[in-house]
Amino acid sequence: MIRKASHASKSRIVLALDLENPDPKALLQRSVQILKEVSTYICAVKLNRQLVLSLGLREGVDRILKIAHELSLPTIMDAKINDVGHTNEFIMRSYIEAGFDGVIASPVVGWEGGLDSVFRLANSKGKAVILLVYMSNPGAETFYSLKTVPAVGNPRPVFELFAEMATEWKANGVIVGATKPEIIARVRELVGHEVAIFSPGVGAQGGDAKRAIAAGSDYLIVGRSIYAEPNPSAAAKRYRDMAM
Ligand code: 3DU
Repeated sequence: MIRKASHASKSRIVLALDLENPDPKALLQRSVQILKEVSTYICAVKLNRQLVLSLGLREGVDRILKIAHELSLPTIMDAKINDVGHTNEFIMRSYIEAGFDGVIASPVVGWEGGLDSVFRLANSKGKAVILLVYMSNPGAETFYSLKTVPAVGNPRPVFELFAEMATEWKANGVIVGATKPEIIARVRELVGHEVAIFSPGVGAQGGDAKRAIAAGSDYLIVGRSIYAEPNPSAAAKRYRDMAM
């Protein structure tokens, strides 16, 4: 779905629409305004808990999803799902019912009694699951680069195991921070070309758009460097052009 949208818009930019405003009406209005302004320069929109917590899923976030779909943009919920199976299932079902096309989940919780329910639901409803493989913040290294000692073979960093889980579980995509081009390149080697690489952390977090794409990212997730700019549309176009 995102591949088709990306071909149509000739863009690899996923807008992270993370606006904050204590007034829900103003928040909804501004979110929709930005989405419409930048829509020709992006290939999808990702929502986070900023909007879900402030607007609610019904008569709030679902209105944004409807507009995104009218603009032919797939929608991703950055839920970072990471709980036990029945809770994950409820969370996943709620996001699907609200109209999301895909969710982000964390592989830390494992398959059985963890993400198995999420993948089962996603597969039965034609939705996408994107796994967190390496986050973009400086502290991410503490865990994602932690070396594991397998019974056979050499010690390996945790993120490599996550990349392999993404292939094994048939995830649609993985998240690898744009701040870590060398990790993007390694993950690309591990997942091949069936699994899309999404990279947040461009601009505001210091990641370089061109370097992330050159290292193997398929899509860049960009938030503040677009929506917090005086001219969001011009900023979106700039990132679109950088990531061609
Ligand atoms: O730094 P930005 O404003 O461009 O926002 C990045 C978005 O991507 C934001 O929604 C954040 O929650 C999400 N994200 C990361 O920044 C890093 C990750 O590893 C995963 C998601």
